[in-house]
Formats: sequence, C-alpha cells, structure tokens
Amino acid sequence: MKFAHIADVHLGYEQYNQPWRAEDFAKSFRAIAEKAVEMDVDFVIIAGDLFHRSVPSPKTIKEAIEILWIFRRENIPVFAIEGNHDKTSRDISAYHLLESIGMLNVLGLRRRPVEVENVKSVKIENVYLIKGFVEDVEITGDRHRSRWQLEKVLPLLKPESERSVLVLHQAVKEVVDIDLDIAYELTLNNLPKASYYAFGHIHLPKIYEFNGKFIAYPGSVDRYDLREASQIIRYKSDFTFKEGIKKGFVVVRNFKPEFVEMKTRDLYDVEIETNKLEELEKRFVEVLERISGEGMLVAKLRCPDSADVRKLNEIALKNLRYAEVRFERLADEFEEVVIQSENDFFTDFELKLLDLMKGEIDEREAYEFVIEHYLSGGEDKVEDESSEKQEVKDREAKTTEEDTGEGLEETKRNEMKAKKPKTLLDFFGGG
Ligand SMILES: [Mn+2]
Repeated sequence: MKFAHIADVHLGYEQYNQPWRAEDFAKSFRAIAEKAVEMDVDFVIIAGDLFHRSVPSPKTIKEAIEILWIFRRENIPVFAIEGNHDKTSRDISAYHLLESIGMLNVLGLRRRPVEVENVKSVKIENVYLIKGFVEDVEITGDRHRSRWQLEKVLPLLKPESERSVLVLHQAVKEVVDIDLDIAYELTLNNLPKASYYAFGHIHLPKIYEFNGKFIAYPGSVDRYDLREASQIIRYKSDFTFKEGIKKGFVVVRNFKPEFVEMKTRDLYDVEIETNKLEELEKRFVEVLERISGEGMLVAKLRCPDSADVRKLNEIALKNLRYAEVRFERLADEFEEVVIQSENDFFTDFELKLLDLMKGEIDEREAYEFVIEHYLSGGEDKVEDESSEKQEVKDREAKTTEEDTGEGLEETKRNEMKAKKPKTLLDFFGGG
C-alpha cells in the first residue's frame, strides 16, 4: 500500500502580484501529480489549501480539473479536505464542485451522505462523517477548524479500522515548535489513534515521529514566502551561501513517509550590509553573478548612505524573473530613552489590556474589555464609577420613556450623545 500525501497547493496564488506565479504553483502541482503516478501510488491525499482562495477563478478551477485528471484517468482515488484558505462558511466549496464531476472525494462532516466508490458515510447524530476506503485502509479527516471546534470534532474522527490515515489541516504544537499559544490549534495528545497523520497547513516540509507513528507536513508545493527561499545569501563581514527549503510531497509506504523533492523556481533571500555605498553596489552585482536565470530575488541592503534602489532593481531584473530590492539606512547610533515606568509609555487602557493578556488569557474577557472601551467612546478611563452610574441612569430613563413617542426621540438623542461607532471604520479609527 502506497499513497501520495500532498498539501498547500495554493492554486491561483499570484505571489508578488505576478500572474505567472500562479502558473508556477499549477506547474509544481502538475509535476507532483505526474511523479506520483509514475511512482504508482494507490491513492492520493490533499491535506487542504488546494486553492489559494475560497473563491477560485474559472481559470484556476480549470487548472485544478486538468491536473486532477492525471489521477482520474489512472483510476487513482483522491481524498481531500478544505484548508483555512479555501474553506467557506457555506456547505458548498470549490471542492464539492470538483467532487461532483468525480475529480476528488471530500472527507469530513456533511449534512448529507455521499454514495460513491471508495467512500462511506457514517451517521453521527444528525450529520454524516464521510470517510475514504482503499482496500483495508480507512481515511478519515475534516476541514480546517478552530481550536474550539476541534475539541468537539476530533473524537468523532477516530478511525474504526486497524490501518488508518487521519487527514487534517491544522498546526500541531510539537511540530511547529514555537512556544506561542496562538501558533497551534492542537497537541499530539489531542489526536485520536491512527496509523499515519497526513497534515497540511505548515508550509515547510516536516516529518515528525511519535510513539512509532508519523505525522507529516509535505509543505507547500511552491515557494510561498521568503521563509521558503531556495538559497539564503548573506554578505556582511563575509559572504555566506546556504541552501534553503526543499519543496515537494510525501510518498507513504506502509505508513512510513518519505519526502520526495521536486524542482521549483528559485527564490533567493539576500541580505547585504556595508559601510560604503560603492562597496554595497559592488557586492550586489557580485551576488547577482552567482545566482542563476529565471529565479526570484528579495534583497535587503543596508548602508549608511542611501542607495538608488530603482537602479539596482533594474540591474537585477536583467538576469532574474522577479526582483525586489529593499533598502534600509544604517543609523550610526540610537538615542537612548530611559522609560521610568510603564505608565510613561502606555495609557491606562493599554496597561489594563496588557495585564489581561498576561499568562492564561481569558480571550472573552479581553475581547469584551476592548469592545466596551471603544463603544464607550474610547476615552482613556478604565474604571470611572461616576460615568458608569450616569450610564445606568440614562438606561433607566430610556426604558421609562420608551412607551411614548417623545421617549423615542429622547432615546435617539441619547444614542447620539454616547458616540457609538456606526461603521467598522469608526470602530477601528481612521478612514
Ligand atoms: Mn496553506
């Protein structure tokens, strides 16, 4: 038993506002599909973010169909879940469109059962869990969910079979390895038992072993941002050249993953720093000579004198498909400011908010505090009893007058006084 595990395809992503980048993503997906067929996989899993947006353009949908056809014509079943980029708040997404023409099977909780080959619908209360089956392998999964939804959904996804794959588009704490509460939605302990965990969401490829099982992220099929550069070049006190991130997919044999590297367009992450402008330009040209052809460059230059970024950008474009040169002036020194206490720097509102955000965060309390602050006009009064009392009085006055027409007029005037935001822009400020 052998299958291909693909994720974060991001079809339709015009990175750097370049339409040809969307074509790159499609090209990378096509190459993976062809490779998977060549490797003779029994089925394919797409672990979310097949599309960059939940409303893909007709061109993007056409691309998806043409590439998925590579599997279809070989009778290789494809199982997919929606990611955070392409899920919708409605029942039907672009995935269901692809499903209705037989290009893939959408796994997860649905209102109605699905009756097709390789799929079973299991009734749970008033919904159905759509699972995939290929021979004796059970494939369960569900679309991207919030942390709160996951608590309810995860136990339902527990596979019934001995040999199983769990497909999710979420960040797992131990794999992201960032000790930041908002960086993940679940931990390994939360996962129901399965033979293999086919995940998506993290764009860097990762294979993580725990209790003899594997959880893998194939990473995005093409270079999604600068963290996924193919080469990292630093030219400061000396010149360093480092290989960056590999792109590809995962092939899984008997639940053991192996990363299959695929070629993509190069993305160069360059930083150059000198004290002389002349030297900066010389180094920039030197770097350009070392990088090849149709790649993309994002360069950060630092120097005390300002460089002609436009000229350098033009030079770079002679050799590359895309160049983005940023300049940062190296300041000699910073003026030191001594802050005696937090109160010098933050308003009372900000201090209270910072306090609420410390340690175990009660998100609801913090949220309500912010809303309350802005609805009350955003003045910097955290606990002003007198105004609170006045508000209660106003409210009481309103309720007694509400029965008469005059009362309504009065209510309106009161509302005007309360400076309530009318639009989102009022709420966020600016506009
Ligand atoms: Mn993604």
